[in-house]
Amino acid sequence: MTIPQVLVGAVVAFAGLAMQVHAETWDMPTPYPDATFHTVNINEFAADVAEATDGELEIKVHSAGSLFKHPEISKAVRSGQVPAGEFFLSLLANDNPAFGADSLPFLATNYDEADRLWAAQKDVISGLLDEQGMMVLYAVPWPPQGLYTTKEINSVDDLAGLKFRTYNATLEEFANLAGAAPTQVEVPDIPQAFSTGRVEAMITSPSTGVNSKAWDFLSHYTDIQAWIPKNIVVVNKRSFRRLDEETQTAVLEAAAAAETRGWEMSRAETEAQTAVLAENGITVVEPSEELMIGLQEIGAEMLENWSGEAGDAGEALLSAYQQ
Ligand code: PCA
Repeated sequence: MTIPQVLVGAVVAFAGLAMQVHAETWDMPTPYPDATFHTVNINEFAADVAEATDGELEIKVHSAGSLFKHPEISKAVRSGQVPAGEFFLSLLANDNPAFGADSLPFLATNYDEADRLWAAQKDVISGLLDEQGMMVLYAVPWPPQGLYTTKEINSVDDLAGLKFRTYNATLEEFANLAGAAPTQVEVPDIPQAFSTGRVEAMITSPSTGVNSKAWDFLSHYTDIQAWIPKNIVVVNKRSFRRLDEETQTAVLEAAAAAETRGWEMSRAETEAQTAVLAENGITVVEPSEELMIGLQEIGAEMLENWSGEAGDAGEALLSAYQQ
């Protein structure tokens, strides 16, 4: 080896080392399958960050609960096991009722209301997550939640005794008050839970109905538009602080873009995916007045329970929302 070759080798090796020191990969667990619009949006967010930082920060998305199961994701970010993650915001309602406001039946049922509710929740939630060592990057709503069954549903009485798939404590309370029998099932497990008869009804979005091929095991979709729950994307504060300033800015800008894009995707999904349900043979119906009155009574009772638990902070949140 001649001297210049040795030098070139050394320079190349040094450059490689320097890249290794700076370039970082973040593992990011998410709960929902790849075809879910939330996951599509997160993949775009990751691509935006990689592009804006010239590959200095690569975010590797682990979808469908493959790295951490859904109930573990917030804890994994909180403890710093992973630097970032996505989860269903109202899953944290046990920590503080403020997290669950978007899952209260008939409090916010269209996108303008959902937008106002997020504005009222955001500071409270950012503060609570900050205390847990996390920082909010963005939140995106699911389409309005509708009722999936194997028969026509005309009143709350028709729900009595149904084995009901739920996704959080609030929906469990709702199912119980409706006289149904709740069972918690994560999205990736929905098809199996229905095909094995563990559950026979659910409330979720047209998106999740389509992603789960609801027509394989259900026949009716009643468009009750009961609430608009959100997913939230968070980072571990220490992991974020370790990034250089330019990279931090790139992450925050990509997050802001993902929030805007995600809300638009969600709005577009509502009609498009309801149409896909119908195209695949699901009977899509408007709810009867009797059903809506019954469900709204349950909602009123739940709001009262929630207000009792949420105390002054809940009062403040509700009055900020209602202004
Ligand atoms: N899909 C998720 C959360 C809300 C929704 O529309 C689910 O069914 O678990």
